Amino acid sequence: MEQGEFGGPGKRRRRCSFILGVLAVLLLIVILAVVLGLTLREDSNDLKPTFLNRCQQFQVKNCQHAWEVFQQAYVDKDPCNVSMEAYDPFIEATSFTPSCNRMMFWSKTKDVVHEFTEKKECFQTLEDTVLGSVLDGLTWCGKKGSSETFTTGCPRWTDCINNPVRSFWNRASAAFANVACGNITAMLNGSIATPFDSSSIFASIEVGNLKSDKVNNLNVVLVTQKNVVSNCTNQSFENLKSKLAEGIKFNCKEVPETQIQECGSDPEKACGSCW
Ligand code: DVN
Repeated sequence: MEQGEFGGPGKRRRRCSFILGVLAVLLLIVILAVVLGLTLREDSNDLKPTFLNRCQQFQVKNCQHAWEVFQQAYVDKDPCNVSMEAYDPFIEATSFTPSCNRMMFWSKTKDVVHEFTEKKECFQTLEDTVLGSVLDGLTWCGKKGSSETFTTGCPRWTDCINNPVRSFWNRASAAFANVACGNITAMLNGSIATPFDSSSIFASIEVGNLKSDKVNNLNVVLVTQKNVVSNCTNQSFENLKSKLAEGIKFNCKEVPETQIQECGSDPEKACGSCW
């Protein structure tokens, strides 16, 4: 074999470097593909463990079944075309016992309400039931042609009305109001000009679903801060009263937020004495 037939040592070194370079680039591409795949997979898979873990805190016979029924509402669907009714089977699968005389509705007061209900076992909000708890604070969607549940890249609340999250809360809120019983409470925000906002879920879904054969009184607790913006004579409450089923009595009381927070933190204070 003549000298140089396969090039001198310099040429061999260059060929080796080239081959090593190609291998390094290929390895980098494989690593990137694996990381991307895992990331996407995580985005589409971290809802289920949270759902199941929360569901198991309640007396639900079969949380896995509840998850499967829940997914059917939005998986393999355009995320702007998921109606409230798509969740009907899930609502059936997660029925709960309403706490008559202890049910609390709210609007624009999420933090103060849940701070209060977490401290005192006096009231039951939708988020304290299995139906509201398993998905509280979460986001999810599907997409046409995929069997995955995604938790990123989903439509935001205002992007389209029939998105999976907004339709769920509308449907769950209707279910909660449908079974409301006895004297119910609604904590509304006295620091805004329209405490009964017609575009809110409380106004557009819940009030209209209250049944006069089950509910006696709707007691509004108007949470006020130093800068009282609205009181119980606010015009929007006329709209609320007009939406209430005949026979349900409307009451309203202005209560300082500090009073609610102090009472909530005082274990000696009985439930009914906070306002
Ligand atoms: O009675 C309660 C409870 O039963 C619930 O199911 O519905 C009632 C509260 O809904 P609401 O009357 O519409 O009251 P809010 O405060 O206007 O909205 C409630 C929640 O809907 C918000 O806290 C948002 O949820 P989040 O992001 O805090 O977990 C969500 N929401 C409403 N409008 C929104 C929005 N999220 C994003 N953009 C918006 N424009």
